[in-house]
Amino acid sequence: MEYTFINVNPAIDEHIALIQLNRPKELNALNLELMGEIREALKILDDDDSVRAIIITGNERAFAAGADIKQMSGKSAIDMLQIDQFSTWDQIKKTKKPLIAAVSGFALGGGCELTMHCDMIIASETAQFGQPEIKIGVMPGAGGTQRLTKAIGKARAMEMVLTGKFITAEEALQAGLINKVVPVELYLEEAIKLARSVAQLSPVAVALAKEAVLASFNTTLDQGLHFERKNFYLCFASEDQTEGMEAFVEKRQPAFKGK
Ligand code: DAK
Repeated sequence: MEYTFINVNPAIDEHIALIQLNRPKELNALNLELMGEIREALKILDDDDSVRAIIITGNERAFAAGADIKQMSGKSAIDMLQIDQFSTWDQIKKTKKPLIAAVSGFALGGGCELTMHCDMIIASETAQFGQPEIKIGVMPGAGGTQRLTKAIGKARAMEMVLTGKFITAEEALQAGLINKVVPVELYLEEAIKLARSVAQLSPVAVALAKEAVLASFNTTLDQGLHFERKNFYLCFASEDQTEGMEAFVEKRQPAFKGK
């Protein structure tokens, strides 16, 4: 598959794929083409059995400065409805493999929303997160009012959404939005390390566990616990469960096959 606005490496490390947004002059602003390419790449990598974790990154200056304002400017409500640009991102929600965002510089608007679509976020000390749509007369439209509020709570989300103020990587860490902050030269390496620690585990159990955690956003506690228990039992249908438990008993490292 040839891409124009992203670079894809299906094996940046063993079982780990990397998608790098690649519109550096525009701070990786998410035009329709780039968003379509992310969707395509994710679908291909999610279907590839050799891939066990996927990292999405940008460059040192910007993860992504949001949807492409120049492309949106002048559009009518009906144009926006018909283009329905972020609906293509439903693919991201469907991704079964763990997604890790490796963020440096700006993660704004749709860029911040993209990081929140990921399962874990590693940031460089220079990262800044924000939902500044309010400053251009609109509001977040790809999950910002919902995922941000669930991640950092109403007061902080309101402040970011209503003022457009950015928060630093350290503030994002304190607020519970991200997993770790590291010096700028290490953010990708740190994301790969995190991906490695997931990729060596049973892909079956990882996918079922991810699904159960995400279910907590849409269910009552009782429904969520019920869902969790079913997925737990389902793990026992896998060869990886047998291997994992036998390896423990035999005091050796397990060799998980994803079956
Ligand atoms: N779109 C297009 N171009 C952008 C851009 C963006 N979001 N952000 C930056 N650029 C371009 C700049 O125009 C500039 O291009 P040239 O003028 O050189 O041609 C280049 O990138 C470098 O930017 P600056 O010169 O501005 O760099 P600075 O370091 O001075 O400032 C900045 C960096 C990130 C603070 C600033 O560029 C900025 O404020 N950017 C806009 C950030 C923003 O407002 N992001 C939110 C965009 S709205 C939807 C759902 C959701 C959405 C849309 C639809 N539906 C459900 C349909 C999402 C909307 C958004 O994300």
